[in-house]
Amino acid sequence: MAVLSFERKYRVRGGTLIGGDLFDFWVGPFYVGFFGVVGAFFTLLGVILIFIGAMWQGTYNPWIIHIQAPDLSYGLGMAPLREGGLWQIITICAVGSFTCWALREVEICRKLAMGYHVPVAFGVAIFAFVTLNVFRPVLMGAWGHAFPYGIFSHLDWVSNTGYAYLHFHYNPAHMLAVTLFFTTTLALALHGALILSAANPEKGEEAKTPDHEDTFFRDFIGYSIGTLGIHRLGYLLAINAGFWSAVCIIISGPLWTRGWPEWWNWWLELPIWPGV
Ligand code: UQ2
Repeated sequence: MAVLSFERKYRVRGGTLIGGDLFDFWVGPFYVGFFGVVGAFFTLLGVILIFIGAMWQGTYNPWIIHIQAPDLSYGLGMAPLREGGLWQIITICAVGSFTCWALREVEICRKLAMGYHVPVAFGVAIFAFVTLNVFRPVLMGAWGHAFPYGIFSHLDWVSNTGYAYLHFHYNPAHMLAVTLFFTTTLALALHGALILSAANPEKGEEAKTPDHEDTFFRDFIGYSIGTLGIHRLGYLLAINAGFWSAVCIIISGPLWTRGWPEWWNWWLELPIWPGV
């Protein structure tokens, strides 16, 4: 179907979650919707507040802009604007804006009668963010446990948090998450390479079929996961990378307060070793 006749068929009313027909329109190529309007508000306010924080800090250098979270002494209360209060409002804007973006995806899915795979995947990324900057600080009793909004300053936070548990790479959920991130890149590299090798022929050559793709991997390793299967695998690997990242940080502090290397002592404490 040509793009124009496709749009005539699918650019129709309906599928909204909230607001009925009120915001059910497009601006140029972009669908708006209730969540487009509210999301734009959160984004605009959040960005303006970051600029105000930069102004107070005295720099507009994007590398060193730093919006600090409140001091631990403020606990879970509100802090003065210049002492973390700005960070608190920006966090509300961020979560509001991310959530609106996901729900706008949902409305577009509903219009097109598609599955919700894209908003679900984005939802896992939002879940990881909220785990870091809302769930974990709440469980630990202070907003000061959240990371600051700044390019270098959030890197410092990651390093400091890692060293607070001596060696974060010994965190078993961190190990799982890292393995899932690497496996995701392996799967996408295999898939991208396979598609390009078949569907992007030399001049004068014909594009090859999915049978060629299957046969390559059957010849190579005796197994092809299939054209739909590779996308299911990629999706599962990617959302699990995000999910286990959230797990690895939520257990650091709320569940385990000592160094992560020490966690592995359970192995030495198994009752299977010959007594001394
Ligand atoms: C495949 C297939 C594709 C693919 C890829 C494979 C025709 C176009 C990449 C091969 C993938 C396999 C065997 C799974 C590898 C497992 C891990 C954990 C990386 O068979 O079907 O479709 O793109």
